[in-house]
Amino acid sequence: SSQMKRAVAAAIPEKRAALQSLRRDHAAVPLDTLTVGSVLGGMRGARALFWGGTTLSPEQGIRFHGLSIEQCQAQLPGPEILGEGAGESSPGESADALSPSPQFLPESMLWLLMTGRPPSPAEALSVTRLLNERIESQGGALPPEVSRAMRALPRDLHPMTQLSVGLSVLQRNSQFARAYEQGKLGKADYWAPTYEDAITLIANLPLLAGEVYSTVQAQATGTTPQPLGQWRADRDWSYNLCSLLGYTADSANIRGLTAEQQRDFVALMRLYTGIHADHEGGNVSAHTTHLVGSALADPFLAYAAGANGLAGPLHGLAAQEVVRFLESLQRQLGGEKVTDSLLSDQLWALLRAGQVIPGYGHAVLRRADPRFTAMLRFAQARPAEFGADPHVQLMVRLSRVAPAVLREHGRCNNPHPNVDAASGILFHHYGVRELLFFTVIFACSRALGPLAQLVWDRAYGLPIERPKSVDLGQLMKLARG
Ligand code: CMX
Repeated sequence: SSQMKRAVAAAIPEKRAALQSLRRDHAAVPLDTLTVGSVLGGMRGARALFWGGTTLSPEQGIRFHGLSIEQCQAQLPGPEILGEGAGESSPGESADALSPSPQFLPESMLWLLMTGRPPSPAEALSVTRLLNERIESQGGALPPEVSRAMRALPRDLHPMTQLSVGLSVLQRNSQFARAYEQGKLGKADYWAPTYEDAITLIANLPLLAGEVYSTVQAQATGTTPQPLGQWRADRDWSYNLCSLLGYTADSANIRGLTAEQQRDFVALMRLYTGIHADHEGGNVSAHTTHLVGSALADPFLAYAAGANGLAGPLHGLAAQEVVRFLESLQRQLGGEKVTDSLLSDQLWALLRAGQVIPGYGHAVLRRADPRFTAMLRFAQARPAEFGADPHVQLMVRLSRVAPAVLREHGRCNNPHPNVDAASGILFHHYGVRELLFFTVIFACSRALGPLAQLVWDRAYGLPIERPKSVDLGQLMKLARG
C-alpha cells in the first residue's frame, strides 16, 4: 500500500477515539441555535457540519490543517523535489518586483489534507508517483469506456457536463462499489477502498480536463477533437494537466507560449490548484460531495455531484463573471487613460444600476481573501509578463479602487476582493479564453479537499446525513410560538 495510505491508517485510531469520546460524552452540547432566519437563509453561519481539513476564519481566511497559504508556501514541498528550480525568477523583472513566492505542489496539499500533517519531500514525491502509477496502469490514458462516452457527447455541451459524465463513467472502476456489493467489507474498513477510489479519481482529472478542453478547442475551431498534449509518467500532476490543455513543451503549445511562459503557466496552475483544494465544508461542492457520499455512494458519484454544484454561477462560475466584467470595462474605457476616478465613476454607475461588483464581497470572509492576495502576488512578481496586459492591470487597479467605493456604498459586509477577482484573468492572460472552461480547472483542484474528507467520513463511520425539513405551515406555527 502507498506511503500516504499508511500515514492515513496511522492517524485513524487517535482521531476515531476522539470522535467516539465526543459522541459518547458530549453529544448534548449545543453548538448553535437554529432560527427561522437561518432555515430560510441558506443556513448561513449555522455551525452544522463536521469537516476536518480546513477552517475558514472571517478575519484570516482559509487554514489548511491550521496552516495559512503563506505557511503552506513556506512549508509544503514544491517542484524542487522533481529536480526543478524552486523560486525561479523571470528575466527582465525590475529590481523592485516582488520575488515569486515559493511554489508547493498540489500533491503536497493532498498529503496534508489526507493525513493532517505536511509531507516530507520524499512523501510528497510518493504522491506524484502514486497518481502516475494509477494512470500507467490504465496504459497512460483514460479508461477506453470513459473516452468513448465523452467523445459521444455533443461538442457544444457545457464543459462541466462533459466533466461530470467523465467522472460518472469512471465509476465503473470503483473499488468501494465493488467491495460493498460483494459484501466482504466491514464498516471499519470502508475508508480503504474509498481512499483508492479518491486516488484513481484525482489521478484521472488532468486527462479528463484535457479531453474536455480538446472538445472545447475543436468546437471553437470547427475541427475534430485532437489530443492537445502528452501525458508523461515522469511529470507531476499539475504539469500533466497543463500539457493536456496544450500549454507546455510536451504539448501542441496551442497559444505559442515562450518557454518561460510555459513554466509560469505551470507555476500558476500549481498555485491555483493548490489553494482552491478546499474552503471548509459548507460550500456547495464540498457539502454536496459529503452529502452524497454519506449515502455510501462511491467517490466517483459523490464528487460528480459536487462538481455539478461547482458549475453554479454563485459558486465556481463566478471567476467567469469577473473576466466578462473586466473585458467589458476595458471595452468601455477603450483607449482612454484609465484613472482611479474614471474607474470609480464606472463602479458607481454599476452600483446605481443595482448590480454587484463581481469578485468583491464574501459570505464568510471580512478581509481580502488570502487566495486573492496569493494570485495578485503571482502577477506582481512577473511585471515583465503582466505589465502590458490591460486586463490584468485593470484587475490590479480595481482591487485598489473598488473597496473604497463599496465601503462608501455601505451595503455589503465585505468590500474586499475574493479569489475570483484575480484567478480567471490570469488564466485568460495565457490564452485560456473559454470562460465556461475555468470551472473545469477549479473542479480539478476542488476534488482534493472533499475527497480527503470523504476518506475520513468513512474512517469515522459517519452516518447518512438526513436533517429534518419543515413546511410553511409548520414554520408559521413555530414562529408564533
Ligand atoms: N457589489 C455590490 N453589492 C454587493 C456586493 C458587491 N460585490 N457584495 C455584496 N453586496 C450587497 C449584497 O447584494 C447585499 O445587498 P442587499 O442588501 O440589497 O441584498 C448586501 O451587499 C449584503 O450582502 P453581504 O452580506 O455582504 O454578502 P452575501 O453574503 O449576501 O453575498 C456574495 C456574498 C459573494 C454572493 C456577494 O458579495 C456578491 O454577490 N459578490 C459578487 C459576486 C462574487 O464575487 N461572487 C464570488 C464569491 C466567491 C466565493 O464564494 O468564493
